[in-house]
Amino acid sequence: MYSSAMHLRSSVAIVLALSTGPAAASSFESCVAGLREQAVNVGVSRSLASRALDLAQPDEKVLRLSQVQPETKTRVWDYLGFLVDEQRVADGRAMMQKHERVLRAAEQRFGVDRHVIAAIWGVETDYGREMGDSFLPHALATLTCQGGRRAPFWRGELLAALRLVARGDLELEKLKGSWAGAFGQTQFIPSTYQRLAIDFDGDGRLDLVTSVPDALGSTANYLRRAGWRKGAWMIEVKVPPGYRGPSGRTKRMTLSRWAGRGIVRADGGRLAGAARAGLLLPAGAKGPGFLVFRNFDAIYAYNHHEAYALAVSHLADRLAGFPSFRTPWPTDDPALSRADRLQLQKLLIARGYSIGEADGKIGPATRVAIAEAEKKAGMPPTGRPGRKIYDALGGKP
Ligand SMILES: [Ca+2]
Repeated sequence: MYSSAMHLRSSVAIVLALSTGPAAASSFESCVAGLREQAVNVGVSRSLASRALDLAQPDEKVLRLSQVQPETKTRVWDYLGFLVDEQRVADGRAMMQKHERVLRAAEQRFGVDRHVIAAIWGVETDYGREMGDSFLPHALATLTCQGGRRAPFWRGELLAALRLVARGDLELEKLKGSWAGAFGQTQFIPSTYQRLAIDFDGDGRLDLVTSVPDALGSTANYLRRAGWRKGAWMIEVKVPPGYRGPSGRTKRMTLSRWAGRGIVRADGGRLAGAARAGLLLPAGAKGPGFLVFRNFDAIYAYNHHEAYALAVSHLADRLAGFPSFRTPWPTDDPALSRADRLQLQKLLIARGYSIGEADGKIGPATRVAIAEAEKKAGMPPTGRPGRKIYDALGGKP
């Protein structure tokens, strides 16, 4: 699944020189005209196809975002620090209260823990606040007509999106999401929507954009279909100093066997039993360790990154009232929360760096400014929004 959360992993865009000559334009237009015909062939009305695909030029923002290369890998603690901060925990608890009846009904019907359903919602769109603003038909037409190996995939997503509108589930204007076609409260791509969305509020329409019950019910359905069964998803553990034994999500052993290797629960409790789990050491043996169960894989199926599944799993635990990780990340420069990132940007602006408006989102301009501020403070220039530069600029704890 393509989620907004995934894009955090990339930092700096490589800006492409787009070919915008007359030849490129006419071939783009004929490609889009071809897509309109294909939409009509799968049952979309001609007027809907024309309204949806009325673009004469590629969506440049989508082209740019689709070419982003990860410059440096985001550190796992930065990724988690952003996605599981106190604000998202507090907001999640409030949203769980507000939608308690629906969450309990979804848990009852699909056997998926309601805290996990809420955590996916929180990580994907900040509980519906950040669903993305790319108009899907334009984004998907741009990606299709750009050509390349994935063009058939994008075309399939485009046609699936238009069919949702043709069926009366959504108005065309609601097809807004990420550049890669994920949209709605929990960021399904159109083909997943077609396959797994359910009408959980019973109004006869599949609306994962405005109906929170439809979105949460569909997410529970997704996890169930991805293999979720009632039970644990992740437990924090401690590995013995200098541990060099097996690790990896797919190298599963029973809890008893892990206990035999000297691994204990993070609170010191004993591990026992025949349940099977893999050991994740995302920052090596000196950082926190996690035993992850089959249910963790169901979360991983939603967005194929272990850090993503870790963030959702941990947010779910926090929403259920469990504390933060007991073992700290092995760094002397911890991550900033979203509130502190915003504060860091304000501090940079106050010192004359031009980074636009402070919005808490660390883009290329903010990274450049951080690197310069680090240099001035006699620190190695990393461009990373960490605690050290925050403190150096006089940020409040
Ligand atoms: Ca509905």
